[in-house]
Amino acid sequence: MNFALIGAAGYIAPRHMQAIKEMGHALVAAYDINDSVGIIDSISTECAFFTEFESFMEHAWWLRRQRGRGIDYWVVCSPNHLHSAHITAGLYLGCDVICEKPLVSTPAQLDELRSIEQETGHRVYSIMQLRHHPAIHELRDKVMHEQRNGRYEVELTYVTVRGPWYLASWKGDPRKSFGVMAEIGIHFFDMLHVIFGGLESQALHYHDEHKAAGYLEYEKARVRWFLSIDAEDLPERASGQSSTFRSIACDGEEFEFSSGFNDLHTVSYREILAGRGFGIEAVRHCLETVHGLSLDTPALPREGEAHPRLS
Ligand code: AKG
Repeated sequence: MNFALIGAAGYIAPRHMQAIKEMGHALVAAYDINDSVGIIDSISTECAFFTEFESFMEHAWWLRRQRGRGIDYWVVCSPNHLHSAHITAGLYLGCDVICEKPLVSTPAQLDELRSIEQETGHRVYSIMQLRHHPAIHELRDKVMHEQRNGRYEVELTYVTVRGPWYLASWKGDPRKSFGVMAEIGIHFFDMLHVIFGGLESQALHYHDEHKAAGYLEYEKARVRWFLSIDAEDLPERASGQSSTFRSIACDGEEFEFSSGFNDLHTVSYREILAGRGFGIEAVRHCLETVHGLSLDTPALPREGEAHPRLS
């Protein structure tokens, strides 16, 4: 099948290129405003490339008119605030769309995309690779099969270090990335919902450009959470070996998923192409959680609700 990719010079594009290659498909067109895209040769030396969106679209329409050469999948890895515009362009072009997280920033935009899906007959899928992580499957299965009274006590610590480039890029601009909770936290808000059910209450205790923390109460769990991209927040046992520490302690039993995270794009692609991708309704819950938290003003934690890193 033919793939086109928006955001070819970005941080995450190489994982999409690798997934397309490993699945045996062709990258036929790519676009980025930045021209540092030599990485494209790792997948194809014949892929058309554009630095202007209009020229890229013209080429995509032209491909569509060539019998058998149209684009099947439209991949969106652009800055988050452009996702909905780029997804819309792909759907109207007659493609199914694979988009990086967060799919969009508001529930209203999700409704808009659902209407466009209905109108065009094409689908959009979000990359939520943490759902494919074996440690998360293990915890999900444990919670699913265990009979218990009362909620699990959960402590979630999610540190994934990013250097100064992060804040200098669009990711550091909350108007473009929607902040660290949307850009990085979205993964674990999604995971918590998949494992522990519906969200019943939320509190935000801290939020700045590097980190956030709070308390969430799900049907099956009370969750104290802490998120950071600051190296200072790496625990002793992680520093030196790794720039990530992703851990969820459930009633004191720890499930660590610091490693293995970066290899899950190909799994995500395999699932999407097999008809098991995560569409609009699958990501609605986590987008609503992030949207709700982004409207909150941080407040002091109540008794028993603070993550230990906050004290
Ligand atoms: C990103 O940087 O876009 C991610 O989704 C990475 C999240 C992580 O490192 O845990």
